This record gives sequence, C-alpha cells and structure tokens, in this order.
Amino acid sequence: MITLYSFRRCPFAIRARLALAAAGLQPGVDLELREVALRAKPPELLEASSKGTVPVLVGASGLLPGRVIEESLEIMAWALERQDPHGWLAGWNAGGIEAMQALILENDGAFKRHLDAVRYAQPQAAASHGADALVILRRWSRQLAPGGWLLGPRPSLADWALLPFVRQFRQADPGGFAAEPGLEPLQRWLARFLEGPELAAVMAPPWAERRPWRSPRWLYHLALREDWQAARAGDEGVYRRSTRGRSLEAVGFVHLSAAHQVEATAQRFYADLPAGAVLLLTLDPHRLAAAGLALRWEPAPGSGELFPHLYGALPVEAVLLAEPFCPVSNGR
Ligand SMILES: N[C@@H](CCC(=O)N[C@@H](CS)C(=O)NCC(=O)O)C(=O)O
Repeated sequence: MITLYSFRRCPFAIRARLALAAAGLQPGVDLELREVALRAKPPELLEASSKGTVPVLVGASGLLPGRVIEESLEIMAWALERQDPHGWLAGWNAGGIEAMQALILENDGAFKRHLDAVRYAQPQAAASHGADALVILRRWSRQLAPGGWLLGPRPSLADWALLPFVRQFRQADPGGFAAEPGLEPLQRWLARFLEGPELAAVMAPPWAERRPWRSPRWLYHLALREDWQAARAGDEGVYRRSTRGRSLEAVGFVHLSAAHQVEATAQRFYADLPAGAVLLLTLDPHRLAAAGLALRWEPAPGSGELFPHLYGALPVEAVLLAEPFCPVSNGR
C-alpha cells in the first residue's frame, strides 16, 4: 500500500489530502496515512525523503511503484491524474492552467513568506508583512468577485491549493480578518471552504489523526505525568521509574514497549487513570545506545512475549516526544 506522511495542520499536507480524497483514495484502503510530529520525524520518512518536509507520498508495488513524491503540488497532480471527478485540472484550457500556476506560484512564494512572518516574526515586522499579505488577498478577492472561485464559476486546483494557506492567515487574527474591508468575496470563499465537507473530511480520521504514527523503529514507555515532570525538572537529566509505582532501583530495569505493544500495556496497567495522567514517551534507541545503555528483549512473567527492558536510567534527552496517551479506541 502507498504511504502518505502528513501533518494534520500543515497547509501543504491539507492541500495534498484534499486532492487525494477528491480522487477517491481512502486511507486504510488505498493508502496508509502516517501522521507525523514535525519535531520527531520518523526514520522511515527521512529515509524516503531526506528533506524532511510533509507531505510525502511513498509508492508501493501496486500504485506508484518505486516512486516518492515529495511536493504537495506533485501529489495533487498525481491524484488528479488518476481521477478528477470534479474537474480541478480537467476541462480547463491552457490559459486556465497558466492562471492556476501563476496563482499557486504567488501563494507558495510571496504570500507564504508574508504568512510565516505574520505567524512567527516580531510584532512590528509581523504587522508589515500582514499588510503586504492583505494586498495580495485584495487582488485575489477582486478575482473571486465575478464567479465566486478564482478562475470563475467553478473551483479549480488553484482554489484548493490556496485555501489552506488563507485559512492559516485568518487563524492568526480571526477578528481582524473578519473586520477587514474590501475582502468580502474572499471572506465568502474562505467561509464556504471552512464550513464545507471537503475540509471537514481531511481534518478528521482517517485522513488526519491527532496522535502521531508510532514507528516500529522507536521504543515507547508509559509514564505518569508527575514522574516525567519530576525527571525533567531534576538536575540529573534522567528518569528512574521502572513502571507504575515501581522504581528502577527496585526492579533493575525500565519497562518499555515496542510500537505494537503500547495499547495492551496501557490497557493492563493504566486503564483506570484519567485522561492526561499518563504520557507516552517515544524513545530513540540510537540515543539509548549512544548513552551506553543496554537494551534486552526479555519475556514478561506469565507470558512468552518479549518486551524491551532498559538497563539503566532513561536519559531525558533520549525522549523524542512526550504526549498525553490516548488509547486508539477512545482517543478521538
Ligand atoms: N514545498 C513543500 C513544502 C512542505 C512544507 O514546508 N511542509 C512543512 C510543514 S507545513 C514541513 O514539513 N516543515 C518541516 C519542519 O517544520 O520541520 C510542499 O509543497 O510539499
């Protein structure tokens, strides 16, 4: 099955999911969707695409054999080549395609630069970039006025490629955006997108999960929030619990799980705790080895199943992610 590496809120990933969904592809059926955390990208993603951005589509023998598509627009084009039932690309003449390309170029270039500054720059620079972004938005708004869509009476690739970015611009200051004069056609265009079924479908499972995909190359540990917080606040830089209610000193090792063992471990030992009390720590085995720690796969008492056991205190810096644990069944 092909694999899509995605990040729920990323506008590039949203546009790719919109096109894949429009082409009738379904996660779990035609592709495996792997939600990633940008601060802890799975090794599988980086091996497929070393530039480390999402979205990335990795082919498989049935579909897209041997190919990796690393650009959101190329993923959109690939999806629409397969099937384009709403005519996002099909049915437009050369002039239309050229107009789409120009809009996308401006969005991904100047508009995205202003958007990033609005979100991350110091207030003064952010305000000046905000004003520059609005100049572009006003132009797009005038273009929308006659038919409601960028190229006229029906949506094209350009609408779907730009809308996730305009959505993000609005999110920086929804009140200011709503009060902005001279933007009414664009505000209506965005409102229709925000309320529409296309966006809703790609922001919820199975197109978007809130918790990152668990790589089988990583290891995992369920920790009580207060224990993890104490380890982070301590001077030693290590975590010394073995499992719930038991210390490393008493047991001799820290209990870990492989990706496929996390749910059952949580169910066995932590199911009575309220949401938010348990964190899932994602560990990089390379960092454990670099710290000189021994990892042994040993049978759990009463079962033949092998679990990873870490002999020594867990270095805080070997933890890639610490996130509230949400079981698969009710994590949504
Ligand atoms: N040109 C790329 C841009 C993708 C991109 O920049 N995605 C962002 C997330 S929205 C990313 O992965 N950034 C990497 C990071 O933050 O580490 C595309 O169109 O797919």
